[in-house]
Amino acid sequence: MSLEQSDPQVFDLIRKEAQRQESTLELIASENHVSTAVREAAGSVLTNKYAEGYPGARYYQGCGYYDQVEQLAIDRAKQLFGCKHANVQPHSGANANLAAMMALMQPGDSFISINLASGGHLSHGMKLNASAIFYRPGHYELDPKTETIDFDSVRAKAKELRPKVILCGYSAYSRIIDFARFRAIADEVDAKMMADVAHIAGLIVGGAHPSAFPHAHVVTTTTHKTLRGPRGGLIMTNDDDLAKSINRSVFPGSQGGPLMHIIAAKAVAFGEDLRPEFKTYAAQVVKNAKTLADSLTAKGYRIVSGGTDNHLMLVDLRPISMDLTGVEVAVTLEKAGIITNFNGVPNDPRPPRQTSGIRLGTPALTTRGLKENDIKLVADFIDRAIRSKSDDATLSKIRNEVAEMCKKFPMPH
Ligand code: DSN
Repeated sequence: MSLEQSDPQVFDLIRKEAQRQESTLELIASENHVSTAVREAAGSVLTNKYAEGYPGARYYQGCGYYDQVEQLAIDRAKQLFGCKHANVQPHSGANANLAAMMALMQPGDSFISINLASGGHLSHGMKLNASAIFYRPGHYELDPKTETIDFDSVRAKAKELRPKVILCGYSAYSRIIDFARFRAIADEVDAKMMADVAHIAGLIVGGAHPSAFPHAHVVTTTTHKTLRGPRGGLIMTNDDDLAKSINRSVFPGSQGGPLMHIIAAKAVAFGEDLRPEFKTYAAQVVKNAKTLADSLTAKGYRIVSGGTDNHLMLVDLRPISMDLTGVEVAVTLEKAGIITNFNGVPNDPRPPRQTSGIRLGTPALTTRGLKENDIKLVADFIDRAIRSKSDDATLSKIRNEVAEMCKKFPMPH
């Protein structure tokens, strides 16, 4: 029986959500629109099976096709990133990071990263996260003038704490990450280097950002952001011993049965990422982000660090009005059909539920086919909406214009 017949309530909610996605502009930097092929694999009969273990060594019978699917995902991930080992089983980026840390550290060991408020991620040592409960995080800083990684601070923290792991890779950082410099510091203090490239993975494999390999000992990523796959995680390494520890840390260390339908969808997405057109996509994501940053700067907004080299930017709203909070701007933009998230800016005086900024990214818009001239119109919509935040009639007018624009850029099929 179809979903529509068997559960009209859920069917209707999914239908409405599809309409919402189709008629709005998605600027959340960590989101994307997957292909029909990826969705088909994610919604397939592969959800029915337990396949605990790894290809060729399962704890359940009937896994023949699952072995082949998982091996395809592994081989494609290795080819994409140019590395020796890949574990495609992590259910999410946070799970991938936890398993990587379990492989690299013993409980109580220390690591250094950037904190959440400066663009890091909760799984990089936020006090309520397992990464801070079981390990001891220390934090390096951004340079307050350039708002880019302060490598003096990385080195100083590394020498002070002698951590087991130096972690780089961020959720709200718009500049190129110099992986070689992180590795040099890791070598100085005999630490391992871990790169969480969740945000920029698609740019790396598309040739629009330098690779974390060969510098990083371990690379983690999600598969649903710029890689444009299903929601999930991935861990990679070139080190044979670490690969064994990583496999143990994922299963049985921190997960049970893998989500084989999602692993199939990862294989499909990695296949898509290997095609030459994905390079064009990655380059266009960056061009679009630069255009958006330049357009907003010309309208009086401040882009943290002065611009972007990747797919995202943090917009400091204070030059427009000191009273403007990130949360009210995000809510205002949603009324106009523009979907973003509020985000702290470096040294934000406001709490994380208010903030002085929003984070914008271009991966999803680029998937829909928007190019630089379209992005300039998006910047106009954003600016007009923010300046009309108390004027519901104008916001509704912009909402209609956004919906009209969206019709020109249908979802991928
Ligand atoms: N929550 C994700 C983001 O929005 O950046 C990171 O995992």
